Amino acid sequence: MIPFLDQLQQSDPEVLSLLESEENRQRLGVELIPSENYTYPEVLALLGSVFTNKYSEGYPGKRYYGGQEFTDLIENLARERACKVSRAEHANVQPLSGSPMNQAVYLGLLEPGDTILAMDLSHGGHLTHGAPVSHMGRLFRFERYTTNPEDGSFDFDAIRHTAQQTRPKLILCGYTSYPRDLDYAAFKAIADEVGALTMCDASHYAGMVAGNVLANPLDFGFDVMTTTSHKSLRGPRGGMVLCTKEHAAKIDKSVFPGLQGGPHMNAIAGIAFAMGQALTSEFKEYAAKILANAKAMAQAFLDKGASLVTGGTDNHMLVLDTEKSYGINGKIAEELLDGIGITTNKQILPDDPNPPLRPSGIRMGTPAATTRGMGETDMARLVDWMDQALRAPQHEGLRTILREHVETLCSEYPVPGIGS
Ligand code: DSN
Repeated sequence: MIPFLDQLQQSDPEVLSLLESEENRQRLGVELIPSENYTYPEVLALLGSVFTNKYSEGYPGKRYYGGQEFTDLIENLARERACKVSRAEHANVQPLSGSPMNQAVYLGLLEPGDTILAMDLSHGGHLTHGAPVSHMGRLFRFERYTTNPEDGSFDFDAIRHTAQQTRPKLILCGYTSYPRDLDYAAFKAIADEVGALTMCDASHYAGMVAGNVLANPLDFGFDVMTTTSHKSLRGPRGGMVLCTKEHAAKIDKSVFPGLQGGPHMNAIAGIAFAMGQALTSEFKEYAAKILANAKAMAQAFLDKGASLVTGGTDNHMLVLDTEKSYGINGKIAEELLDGIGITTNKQILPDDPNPPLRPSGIRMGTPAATTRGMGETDMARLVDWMDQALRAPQHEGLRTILREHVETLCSEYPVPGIGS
């Protein structure tokens, strides 16, 4: 238990009880949602530290409140380390999370009404990449490109054609549900041809970029890379905009005062710590293990005859077509797996005929299980249990047995910050 939380026993046992229930859920179950992870115990402590007490509107050396001796130092440390990790010229570590991070880029570098060319949502683009239901979808004109779901390839001739027709001010790549690496040189070449800026939302896989197991868009001359800090990077919940010097002033002004007020200095302290970890050789090994685990999990599903979107994975995630593989939709699959203590999330597939709350598949990823220390053999065991559960939706007794297997496995791999 985190220091001081035991005081809740007296002051608010109701809240304590809910916290303990969530701790147990995380301890006894396997987390396979690809965007989730277990942060470092040090980050948990920093999030609960006195940095949370401080208002720090502005940037280091130029704040609107006094008492910033140490907040300036911690924010500078976070920025410097974030630049080293990503090989960026400038880092803004203040976005409160992924949505304001992406909004800050659009609003800082573009004018309302401008066109952005981004990945179609059902092919893996994110809500903030212009979903009609998002405010950004109302403010900017989003055009779409798609992938070939058989192998994950992009038709760059078609993307070039769309870019020439629609003249985007920004070409955006990056994804929330796409299991392959990206050809940044090809996106950059098209952007240069039509005079567009380039942005990559690497939120899901920035840890893999930091660990040198996936390509870095900034190495290909991209203007901006955005990433949340809590997924494969294992930091606190937050966002970062990493960009060239040329865009630094506009990005900073867009984050504050454009979009946000006071940054969360406790999260920024956590980002400083997580970025320090991301620079270590252990982190590179961790990124390689995430990838090896994802490939092992994909292969185990393929060996069972299951259907994966693009046929496999080159990153931390796999997208399982549950309709084709098991004749059930993603909502039912998610619930069946919840029933055996394995957390996944239902996911729309490319050009999915079904709605997002009852889509045709689920998404899985290995960052959290890898953080616990699980390896390739464990991935094969998990797939075996998932396959059994998905093949027998009516068999509640089987789910009870499988849940016991999952709990036994979990007891071998304590969750950082919770223990076993
Ligand atoms: N919720 C995150 C994801 O799962 O991709 C990003 O919004």
